[in-house]
Order: sequence, then structure tokens, then C-alpha cells
Amino acid sequence: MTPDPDRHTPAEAPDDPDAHGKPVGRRVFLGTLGLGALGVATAPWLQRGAERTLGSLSGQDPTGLSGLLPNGGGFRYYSVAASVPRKSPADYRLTVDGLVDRPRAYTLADLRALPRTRLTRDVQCVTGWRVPKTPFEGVRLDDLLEAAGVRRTAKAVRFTCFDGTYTESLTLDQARRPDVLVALRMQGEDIGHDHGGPVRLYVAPMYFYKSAKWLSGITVTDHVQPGYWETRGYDVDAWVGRSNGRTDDPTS
Ligand SMILES: Nc1nc2c(c(=O)[nH]1)N[C@H]1C(S)=C(S)[C@@H](COP(=O)(O)O)O[C@H]1N2
Ligand SMILES: [Mo]
Repeated sequence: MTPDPDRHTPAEAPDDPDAHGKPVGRRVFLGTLGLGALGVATAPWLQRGAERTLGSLSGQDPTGLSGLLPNGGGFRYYSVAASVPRKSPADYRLTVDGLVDRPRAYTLADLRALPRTRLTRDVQCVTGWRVPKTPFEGVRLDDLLEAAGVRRTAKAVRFTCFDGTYTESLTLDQARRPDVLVALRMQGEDIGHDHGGPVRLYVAPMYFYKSAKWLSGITVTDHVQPGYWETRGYDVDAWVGRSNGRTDDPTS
């Protein structure tokens, strides 16, 4: 089934950061502070001592090591791990296990042979940067779950990465959405190492921290195990515009 762009309701759609009538001065100010300021504004774990830490957070970005990617078209490079091993097409494996009847390890060739879905959506990081209309291509997560045979007791999915550090999670309902991909291509090319290749998750309706790079494991679980940034204050339900990953609330 081809995903229906209309599933993406206006409330979920990535918004123009300046479209909500907030004073530009505040926007620019927050923008220069990056996620530090976002955290101060919204995330409980940074609220205390905000004044004290603001100065030191200025210019830094707690969602990991970040830098503008050359030729990245506005993407920033993020990795919470200092170095990440490279996986060649021959080395790569994606395991699907946990509460499933048919656990499996996919090679890259296995994944490439499966039916593909294409989505073109805006990429939106919680720190404010955004890459409009970015094409992604990959296998629906739902297809892999279907093939694995999810058991009745399952409630959630946990993702692990071959950087050895990052994790992510979705509820089973979220994981089954047609706009959640195990992505093989981005912007018309195979996903390169810096963008989390050869395989990354792409959770189109949520902030980009949900889109785990260097994806190596999909484990079906009986409860949500919050991911890396989620244990550090960010919402598991990271809907763009409807979670704590932004400074203003477009629904209000
Ligand atoms: N494994 C891993 N995945 C990750 C991250 C990370 O640090 N490690 N950072 C997340 C965040 S906060 C963002 S904004 C995007 C950045 O993707 P990019 O480096 O392709 O721009 O990856 C997400 N997935
Ligand atoms: Mo991010």
C-alpha cells in the first residue's frame, strides 16, 4: 500500500518555525542556543539551575556531537558515540527478535530485495533545524514485523544500533504506521555512513531523534523501553509539533 500523504494531518506536519507568531527575537535567540535552550524551556531535567547552565550550554548541542555535513543540504551530523564502526554491505546484519514467532537476521541484500516504500517529508530536529521535502526509501517496519509474527503480548519495539550506544523505541501501534521505514536510501542515494547507513530508521511523523542511525536490532517487547534521548527527558511520543521537543506549542 502506498502511504497516503493525507494521513499526515496539519497538526502533525512539521511547521515553519516562524509560523506561530512568536517574536523573531526570541526565535533567533533560542536558535543560537540550540537544544540547551529547548531543554530549559521544556524538558524537566534541565529546568533547575537553568540560569546557571545557560551560559555553558550556549553554542553547544547536547543531542550529541553535531556539525554541519558537507553537501548535507542542511543536515547536521549527530552521533552520541565518539566513533562508529563502518559496515560494508557484506558485514551488515539487522536482527529482528523478541516477542516474535520467527526471529531473523537480514543481510543488506535481503532488505534490498523486499518491497520498497518512498516517502518525502520534512526532516525536523528538536534543535530547530529542518530539511524540507527529503525523500526516503526503504522497507516498511510493519512488513518486517509482519514477517516475524508479532506475539499477542507485544506492546512495543526497541531499536539498537551498531554504534553500541544509541537506542530508540516506539509503541507497537506507532511502529506499524505506514510512514515508519527501515530506510535504505535518502535523497536518492544509498544512506552513507554519516547519515547512519547502510540502514537507519526513519520515523517520518516524529522528531528526527526517533530515526535511529546505524540500525542493527529490532526487538519486540512487552513494554516501551525509553530510548537514549528519552531517558534524558525527551518524549517517547515525539510527534512533530505535539511533544516536548519544541519551544512553542502550536496547538495552543
Ligand atoms: N545511532 C544514532 N542515531 C541517531 C542519533 C545518534 O546520535 N546516534 N542522533 C539522532 C538525532 S538527535 C538526529 S537530529 C538525527 C541526525 O541525523 P543525521 O546525522 O543524518 O543528520 O539522528 C538521530 N539518530
Ligand atoms: Mo536531533
